[in-house]
Amino acid sequence: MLSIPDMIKKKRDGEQLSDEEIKLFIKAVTAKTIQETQIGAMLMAIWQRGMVTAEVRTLTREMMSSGEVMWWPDEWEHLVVDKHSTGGVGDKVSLVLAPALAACGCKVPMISGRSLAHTGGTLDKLESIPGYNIQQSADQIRTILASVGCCIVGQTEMLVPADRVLYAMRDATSTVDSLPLITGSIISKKGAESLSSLVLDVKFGRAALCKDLQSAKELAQHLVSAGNGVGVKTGAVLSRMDGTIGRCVGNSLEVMESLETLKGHGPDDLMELVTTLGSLLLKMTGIAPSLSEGSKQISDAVIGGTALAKFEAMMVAQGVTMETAQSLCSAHTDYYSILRKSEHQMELQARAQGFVLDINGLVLAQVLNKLGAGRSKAGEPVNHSVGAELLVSPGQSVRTGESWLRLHYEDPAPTPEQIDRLQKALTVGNNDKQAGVRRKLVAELILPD
Ligand code: IUR
Repeated sequence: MLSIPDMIKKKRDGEQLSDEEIKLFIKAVTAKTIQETQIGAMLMAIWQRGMVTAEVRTLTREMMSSGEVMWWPDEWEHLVVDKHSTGGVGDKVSLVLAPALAACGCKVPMISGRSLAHTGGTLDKLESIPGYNIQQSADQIRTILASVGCCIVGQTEMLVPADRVLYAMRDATSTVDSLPLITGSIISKKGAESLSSLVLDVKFGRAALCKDLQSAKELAQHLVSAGNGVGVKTGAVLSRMDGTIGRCVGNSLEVMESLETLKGHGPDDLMELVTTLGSLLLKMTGIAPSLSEGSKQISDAVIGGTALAKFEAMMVAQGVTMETAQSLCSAHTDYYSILRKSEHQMELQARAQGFVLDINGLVLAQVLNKLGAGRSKAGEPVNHSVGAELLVSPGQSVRTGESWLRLHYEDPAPTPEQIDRLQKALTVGNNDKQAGVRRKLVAELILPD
């Protein structure tokens, strides 16, 4: 067996590590018997030299078994599913998809994250609901899944401890953007959830981690292969992320838009993503015989209100009072009687007239992040009330002076430079043909191996 320095040298020189060597490395990382400098050097060697499919599969499997692996009752064998997104702007898909899948008979132990860089985090969104507790033990998760069918929770301490160590070091050593390391990190956590099926929403575009379709496809193929390699049936959807998903960005505003969607009034792009991702999972579990039938089942659950009932039950199971949950889910609720409204709102007016050709989601997200909707480093609090509502959509016509964005802010207030950046995020033009063509949201599906 090689020593740790020999293993670092082997990877540094571009050779393939054996299963035993990867196992030894992950064991040493978990037991903290390896120096931080050695972890950093190995991460950089992996970043530079990459890993072949077999190495990535072993890395993922060893990371997955570095801690607790969840278990489920036998009768759920084919039903336990989850979704993972590589991060978007206004991406509230989980809030609609988890209860819709539960309404279709799935068990959904959704383990989500917090906002990262300019992208939002599902846990931050849910925490804008008073009383919602994202921390649930494995036993509590099993109880909620037995009674409700879905939960949306944070990662427990015991799940994939190797990833906690590696992720922190990746940040410190500029090795976050390595395909094998991203794959090991994401899929090990999904494998430790003991899922039967997983669907990945791999986004591409200016507001996504992957800037173009080709790099998103490469990441998706790595993720799908590693997922199937740890025994989770894994598929992926490649979806465009240039603007925003839906019309609201910001934590409480996105909860409101999700509830409106669960009441049957959702925007088309959000519904398209929810039904596409959901149909793939329903087909993988065998609950639906085809993608089109799966899509119909998900859409019926959302439009017919059974998904809304699941969301209400999930909120109560995770600590929200019955009164609050019922009020949020009632037909004509005043959301601001429960979710905090920002102290100030401001509308921005279009500077030209014509058709809305483009809204730059990255700029919107970056400015909102600075205003407190997101965080610049882990552990910082977020302001749940900060956000923005788009008052126009691409393809629509606008007049000069017409409001196109409502900004919700507190302290800090937006600076003139930030307002100018936001104004430049809107592109208006006279080409109605260009405006009428909505670029396809879902570019491709990758089915399990
Ligand atoms: N999310 C994860 O869980 N791991 C990663 O490496 C990235 C996002 I990038």
